[in-house]
Amino acid sequence: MGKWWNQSVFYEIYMPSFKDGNGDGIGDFAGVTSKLDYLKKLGIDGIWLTPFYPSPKVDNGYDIADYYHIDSDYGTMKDFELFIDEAHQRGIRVIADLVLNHTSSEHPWFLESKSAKDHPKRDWYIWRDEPNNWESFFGGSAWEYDAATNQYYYHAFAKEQVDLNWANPEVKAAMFDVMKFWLEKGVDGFRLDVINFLKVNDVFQNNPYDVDKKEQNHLYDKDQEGILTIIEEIAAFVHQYPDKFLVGEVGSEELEILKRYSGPGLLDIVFNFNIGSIGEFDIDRLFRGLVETEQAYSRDQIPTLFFSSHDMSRFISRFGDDEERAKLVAAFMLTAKGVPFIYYGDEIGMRDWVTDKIEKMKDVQGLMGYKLALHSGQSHEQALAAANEKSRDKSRTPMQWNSDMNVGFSEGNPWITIPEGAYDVNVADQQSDPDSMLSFYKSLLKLRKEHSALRLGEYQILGNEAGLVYFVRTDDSGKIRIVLNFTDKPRRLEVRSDVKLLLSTKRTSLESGRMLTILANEAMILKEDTGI
Ligand code: TEU
Ligand code: CA
Repeated sequence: MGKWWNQSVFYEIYMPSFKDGNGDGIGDFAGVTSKLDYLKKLGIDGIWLTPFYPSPKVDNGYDIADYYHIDSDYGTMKDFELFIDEAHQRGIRVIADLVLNHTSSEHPWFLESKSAKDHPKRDWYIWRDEPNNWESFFGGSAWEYDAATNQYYYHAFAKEQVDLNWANPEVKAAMFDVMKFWLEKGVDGFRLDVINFLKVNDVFQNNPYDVDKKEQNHLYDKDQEGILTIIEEIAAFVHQYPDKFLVGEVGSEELEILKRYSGPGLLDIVFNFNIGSIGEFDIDRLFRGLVETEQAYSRDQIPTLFFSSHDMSRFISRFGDDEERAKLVAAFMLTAKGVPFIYYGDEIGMRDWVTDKIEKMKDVQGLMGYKLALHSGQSHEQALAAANEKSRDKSRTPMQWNSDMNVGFSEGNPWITIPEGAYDVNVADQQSDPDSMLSFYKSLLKLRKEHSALRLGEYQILGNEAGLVYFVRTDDSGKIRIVLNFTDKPRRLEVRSDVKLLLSTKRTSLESGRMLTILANEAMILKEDTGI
């Protein structure tokens, strides 16, 4: 297995929020480049950058208006090239987020398409005389009326994010050109946004209503027959370039759907929302997710491991705001089989932000939630609560570098609020504290580098007994046993006598003998040297 990506740990950077290099309050390439040494020392292998292309930023760049340039908020093409170069010099790979499903409503393609019914680009988007019942994932109808041409266009997300018609071969060709351009610029691959949305039902069948969930069941606007053929073509195109990598966002928590999309000839991996988007902390569900994925996947399918992203609440906040537990989850994520994705700031234990004023809210999904709640007759307070529930601003606040002005993120006025309490959780403080979250992540990442078994080893999922999770990774270099005590009680554990302690969240050495005590909320990584 000579692939680089299945041995890598990725780090997701939300472009506007990582580091502002020029004092305008918005993160940028100069900022990210200045923090490459930090990332190198942290020990990650690859960076996923959220979209950096010119965009009106209705959805912070997931509404691309030009696929061939750099948004001026983020810098210039020179800044981008320098960043790629500096990352590569440090042995860090870079993948670019690419939105193939939709463009900004300000993209020239759409402006042409909407200009006239008989325009040659009319069919690049999805136009209909009448809407069906499909709802946008941000709320409200997925169809927007265009008075000039008296038709409706389809948008799975905001009305400013217009779905392309991938059934049109010209669209496909245009997007292959885009991919070629960035691959030749030196990106190491792509994170493909909502890649299972590229095909919608041919006859625009109405979606059924899910009575239990009290919302529409999106049966006909994603995961449609024929989608895999498109994905095969994309994969074949990208894989012509040696060593390029594709991770797909398949927006589903259903393993049966997720597993269709990755493997030979398809995407290299997809995000395992079946594990990653567990809402509240539930170790049984988490463990079950791991076991089920292992069973469902074929040998050459590899899962991803993540618990936070720019679309989700940070896991430390979701899982009860407990640092010991967050360390256990980190140990789980970085030692189980799969490709881990760390979300910026999780390595220091950054918390979610909830706003007390709607004026401070930035996220289109949150703002839409507010609008719809008011329309349905809710009070301002209720609507604000609904908006906070939907809003993804939670996890998009500036990276907390130190306790100086604006947490060291910017010398200007940050584009989004810095939460109360942010100053107390920062990189500078944690760098000098061996027991900090940051130090623990560094130790875990170092361990992964030192022990191939943790990256590529065979996997034996031993069990989950009332909150004590354990599994083993084995290769010719040895056997590594991971034991995670997710309970508040110490537990007894039998081990081999030659066992060595590689890492623990609570101690630096082991007691002698074959019976060990694992402390409450302790993570232990043990090595057995002989006799495999
Ligand atoms: O996300 C797609 C997606 O499934 C999410 O929008 C999800 O439905 C929602 O966030 C749940 O809270 C991708 C991007 O990751 C997201 O940031 C974009 O807004 C979206 O696509 C549209 O491009
Ligand atoms: Ca800036």
